[in-house]
Amino acid sequence: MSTTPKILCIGNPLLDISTHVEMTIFEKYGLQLNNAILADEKHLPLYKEIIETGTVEYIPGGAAQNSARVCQWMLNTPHTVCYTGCVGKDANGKILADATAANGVLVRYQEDPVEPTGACAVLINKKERSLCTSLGAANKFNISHLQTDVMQSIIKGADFFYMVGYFLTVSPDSAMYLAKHAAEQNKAFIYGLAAPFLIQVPFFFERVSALLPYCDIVFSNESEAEVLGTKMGWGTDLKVIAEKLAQWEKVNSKRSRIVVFTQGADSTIVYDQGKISTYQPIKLDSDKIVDLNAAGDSFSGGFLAAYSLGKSIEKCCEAGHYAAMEIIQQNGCSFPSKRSFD
Ligand code: 26A
Repeated sequence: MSTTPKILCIGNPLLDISTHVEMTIFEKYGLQLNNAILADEKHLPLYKEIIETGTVEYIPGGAAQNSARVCQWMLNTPHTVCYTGCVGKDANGKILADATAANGVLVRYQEDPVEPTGACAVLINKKERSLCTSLGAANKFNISHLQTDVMQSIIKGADFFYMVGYFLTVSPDSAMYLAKHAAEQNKAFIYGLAAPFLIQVPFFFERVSALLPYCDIVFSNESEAEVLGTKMGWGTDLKVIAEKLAQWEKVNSKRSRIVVFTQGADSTIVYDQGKISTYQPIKLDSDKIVDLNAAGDSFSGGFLAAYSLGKSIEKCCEAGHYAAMEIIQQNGCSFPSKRSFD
């Protein structure tokens, strides 16, 4: 086993409560397809309501945790990836820890004695989904965990840091701490834009804006990229947005920013070293698709695995497309028994 993980991922460990529902439930709770939100008061009965249908499945989730698991699955040496975030002292926290450790990830959760482990309602209608998250203990993560001896040694040993925008709702100071460490040590800080609300709500966008100058690689899907483009006044042409974002303010000038926009089954757009390239995902018959929920997280995890091995950007995209192709054929973020990618 690798004793010092090369890659540290940080995020909100969530248990996904996944079920197929009719559109009426979206209307009842004001939820939109292809969106992810934080639950507020009016969403609280939703969890009970879907659990009572008896049709739900419990699957380990949390965007960065999904990517961490996929990244580790793509690599051969266990404990190359470490994941941290905060869970409750409860059965769901144990389910998450066991599932993540079973993939070979080194799990270093903070534990909150009071709040329950976070949950995400994954409501699926004809392969499209809406996510509604009750953060619970995940919201209790704080920077003191990063200051423990165990985490300090992992931070010092890691060369790659991965975070998704969602974590900025929880502990922006932890995010900035890792980002600054990466810049000071010329390590890679890799970031996923995540949901539109982080860009649309000024309170959160302030945090995103503070972090972006530290990001060496930015992942996003097409709709988040468009929301960012509109917000920044860059328009809605994805290639233009990718270029503008790559050239946006940057703290560590030793690394030029790479921007990667996925577009579902359409080609992935990459801006790197002054030019745009596009890479086509692997074609999959639609009847083979089981669940698109963690598609983007899987792409990021696969890309990250190849990037940590020093592969070309083309190869990193190939790895991302391969991982996404495998994982959308499974329920939630779970893995086929065999991996056929080197
Ligand atoms: C703070 N929020 C809203 C969230 C999330 C989240 N992960 C972290 N923070 N809302 C949904 N997810 C996760 O996204 C994955 C799909 O990309 C879900 O748990 C799901 O596994």
